[in-house]
Amino acid sequence: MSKERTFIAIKPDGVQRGLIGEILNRFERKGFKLVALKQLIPSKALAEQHYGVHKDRPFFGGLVNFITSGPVVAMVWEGDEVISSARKIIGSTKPVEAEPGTIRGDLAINIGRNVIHGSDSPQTAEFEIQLWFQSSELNEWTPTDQIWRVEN
Ligand code: IDP
Ligand code: MG
Repeated sequence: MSKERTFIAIKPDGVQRGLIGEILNRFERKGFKLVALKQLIPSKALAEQHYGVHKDRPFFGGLVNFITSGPVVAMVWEGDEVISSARKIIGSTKPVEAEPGTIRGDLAINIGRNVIHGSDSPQTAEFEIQLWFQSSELNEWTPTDQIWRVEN
C-alpha cells in the first residue's frame, strides 16, 4: 500500500447540476482524506495547461471553453492508492462505457459533459496538484477515526 494524493475536479456541468455534495460524498464515504478544496472559475491559461496533453486533439478548443465556462470545484484527496481508486470511483471517460455505480456511470450521458476529472497517474497527480494549488493550501491533518480505516 502506498499513501498518495490525487487531483479531483468537479467540472462546470457537475457544479451547475447541483452534484457537488453527491460527488464529495462518494470520496468521503470511501474513507479518503480531503486535504484541499476550493471553487474557482479557471483561467484559459490554467485550462490549457491542465489539458495540455490533449492540445492537438479536435475537441481541445471546446474542452477549454467548457472548463472555463463556470465554477469548478478543485480538490486534493489523500489515501492508499487513491489515484487508481479514484479513477475507478469516477468510471470510464465515455459515460456510455462507465459502469453503473461509478460517478460517470450514474450521473453522466455525454463524453464532453462527464462531470468530473481525476488524475490518471502519480506523475499527472503531482503536476495537477501544483498547477491548481499553492502548497500552503494543502492541509496536513489526521482524522480522529483514521485508525479505523487503515492499519497503522
Ligand atoms: P479522462 O477525463 O477520463 O482522463 P481524457 O482522455 O484525459 O479522459 O480526456 C479529458 C477530457 O476531455 C474528458 O474527460 C472529456 O471531458 C474530454 N474528451 C475526451 N475525449 C473527447 C471527445 O472525443 N470528445 C469530446 N470531449 C472529449
Ligand atoms: Mg485524463
